Order: sequence, then C-alpha cells, then structure tokens
Amino acid sequence: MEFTKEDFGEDFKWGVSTAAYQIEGAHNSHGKGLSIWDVFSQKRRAIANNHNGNTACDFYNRYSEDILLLHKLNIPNYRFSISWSRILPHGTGAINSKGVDFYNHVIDLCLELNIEPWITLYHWDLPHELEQKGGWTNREVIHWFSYFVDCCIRQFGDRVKHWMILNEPMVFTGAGYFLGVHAPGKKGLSNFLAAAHHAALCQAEGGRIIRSVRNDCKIGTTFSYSHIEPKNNTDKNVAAAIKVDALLNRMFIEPLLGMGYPDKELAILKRMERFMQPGDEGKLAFDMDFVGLQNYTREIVGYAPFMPFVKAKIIKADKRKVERTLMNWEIYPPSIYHALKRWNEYPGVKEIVVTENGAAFSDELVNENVQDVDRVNFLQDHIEQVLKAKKEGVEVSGYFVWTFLDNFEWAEGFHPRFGLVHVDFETQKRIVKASGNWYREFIKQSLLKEIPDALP
Ligand code: IFM
Repeated sequence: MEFTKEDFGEDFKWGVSTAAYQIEGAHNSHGKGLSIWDVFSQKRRAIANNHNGNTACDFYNRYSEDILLLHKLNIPNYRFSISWSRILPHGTGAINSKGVDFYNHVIDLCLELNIEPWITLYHWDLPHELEQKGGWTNREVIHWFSYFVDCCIRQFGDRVKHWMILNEPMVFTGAGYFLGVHAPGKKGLSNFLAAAHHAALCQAEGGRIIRSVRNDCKIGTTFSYSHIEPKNNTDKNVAAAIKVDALLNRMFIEPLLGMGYPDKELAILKRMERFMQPGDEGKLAFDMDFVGLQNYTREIVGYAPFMPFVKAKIIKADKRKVERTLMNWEIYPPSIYHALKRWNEYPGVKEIVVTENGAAFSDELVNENVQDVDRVNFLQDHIEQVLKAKKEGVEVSGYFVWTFLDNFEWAEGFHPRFGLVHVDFETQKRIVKASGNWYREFIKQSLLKEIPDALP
C-alpha cells in the first residue's frame, strides 16, 4: 500500500455504515410497529435459509458496547439509519417515545465519544401499515414520508449534522417492486414505475423539509452505482449497455439534478408519465450538499432480445470467470474511480461521499481470529482508486466501509458477511477481523478521546 490517510487531507471523513433492519433486531420491542421487512422475512423461502432480522446483531440492546467498539476502532464517523416504524409504529401519527429514546441514546453516546453520527432516513424498512395502503406505489407516500422526515429532524437535528434521505432508491424499488425479491415482494413494471417516481419525489422533498427546519445540517442522499461496459463493441451490445446504465446509474440522480429521467436512452421511462402530475418535474429537483456513492462492482452487459423492456442482460461474474466476492460480484476497483469521475462532471454535484464500499468473503474463524486478507486487499485497492480520483480534482470528501458488523444481508440472510467485525449470531459475540484492525490503524486519530475503562 503506497498511500496513507494523510494523503486524503485532514478534513476527509472516514467511517463505517450500517442500516437499522440489518443490525437492530428487537423487531417488536418497546412499541415498535412492524416494517415490510419484518413481514416479508416471515414468508417461506423469501430469504435464504429462512433467516429473518428479528434479532440480527441485537444492536438495539447492545448499542453501548458496539459504539464503544467503534471508538476502540478509531472510527470517527458512524452512518446508521432510523427504523421508521420504531419511532412511528403506524407510519404517521403518534410518536413512540421509546423508539425516539433509543436513537437519542445512540446519538448521545456517539457524540460523547467524538464519533460523528450520520443518519440515513430511509434504508428500506417501510412501516407495514403503510404498505397495506400501497406503500411506495401510493402517491400518499410523499405525505407519510414528509411527516417522518419532519419528525426526525425535529427530534435529532440539534445534534446530527449529516443527513441522507434515501438509501439506494434503485435497489429498493427495483428489487422490492419490480422483481419481488426484496420486501414487500411486489412485481411488475407498473408497480416499479410508480414506486420509483414517488421515491424520486421523496428524495427531493425530504431535502426541502430538512432545509426548511434547520440551516446547519449537510443534506445528501445515496445511490448505488456500478461502472457498466458492453461485453464487446458491437452496436447492439453498446446500445444494451447504455440502457442498463440509464436504468441502474442515472434514473434517480439525474431528476434530482434537474435533468429529468433519462428516457431518451431508456424509452420505457416515458411510461413514468402515467404517474406524473403537473409541477412534478420541478419537484424532483433539489440542491443537495453532497451525494452518497455506493459502489461494489462493475457490470458487463450484453444484448438480450428476449429480455422484456430493456433487451439487455448482465453477465454475472462467475460466467466471466473473473475474481469475485461471495455475492458473485466482480472485484474491480477502477469501478469506484469511474463513478467518482463521472459524477464530478455533473454540474449540480458539489461534493461526493463514498457512503458504502466493501465486500463479502467466506471468512474463516480460527482460534478466535478472522484473517480476512481478501477484504483488506479489497478495501486498500478501492481506497487507492478514491485517492486517484481525488488527486485528479474530484470533490470526494469521505469514505465509509460497508459495514461495521456482519449482519442480515437482505434476501441472502446472514450468510454473506461484509463486516469489519465478526458476529457469532448464536452468542452475539463480536471479534474484530484483521480488516477491522487494519482500518483502525489506517485511520488512527490522535484527537480521539481516551478509551473509557468499560470496553467490551
Ligand atoms: O447490505 C447492503 C446495504 O443495505 C445497501 N447497499 C449494499 C449492501 C451490500 O449488499
């Protein structure tokens, strides 16, 4: 490794990311309402090995030890999400004070230990009661979501200065409302386009609400992004790659930047008009302080005449016989560099934070040790690409590893482990992996407060 943390400058933000449903557990404790993931994960065969997030990492009960562990790992920034149905069990209306207390404790402990809390408002766990009314396909979601955002910024905005509105809208609308492989398990183009349009409106509206309540917060939102290449340079494959790129990489960021949906490249998006109302084009735009990049791989795309709507398909990493992670995602560090360079070209993008990057490997626990050399290499190689982009003038100001603890990986259950810290899901014991120790040394902060005595 031929770079150090100092090469990124003093203000660069280093951190880790998590999400409520993936770690909290306590799915029905202390007045929490059910979310779509609580319900979906009970369906037979919805999740690999019939796993569910009822307990997950039990972070709800163990947050103090876990935040102390973050401190011990020298991690100065912690990104987590708020479980909407924990603070608003019915989605709107009455606030569950116990839920609010929980996030207050998390935030206050972080601040006490000099860890900056970063909040993601929506990381996929819609209250079930709202899904019963149509969820993201119902335009009313804009009011429900606005109520939730307003509630969060008023409860926590005095102490939390970094906010992200949505986590990867392409993934939760695509997997949840088109393919049906994520909660709530809905399928079809109509569900997808309605959910996507309402999510795009919410990402901008959420920003407006936060800004109207407070003027001392940095507001962003996050997008998944995979660098896309055609399998070869024939016209058909190039055209296929352009369509997939419009769908996966441009569909949410461009309307936010006031550019509208990329329907010239992806004609199917013209059908979005069915869900548009007068004035929507303007409402899709919002001037974010930063955008969150979530990158894991690149995709190779080929022409596929029988694939509905896009006539294109992604050629998975195992078929190409390339180096890959346990998710069957190609290991391709330049993808993050290409993403940063491209986003930096958008006139409306002021600042980029890598809000997620990481990998699942088949970690082995031997004598209370996980020597996850693959993960250390993965992180180093990606961080190096971030530095390359930064040196070339890209306004990238932070990097967050996905993820702190091994956790519930959605439809894949607990099998793929992405954590810097190994979790034994039977005993809830945490063991810092070699990657966690490496990250701790890399981001060592002389300014962190002394580690308190009561460490786990
Ligand atoms: O675990 C997810 C996370 O919730 C969203 N981004 C991708 C991660 C790995 O799949």
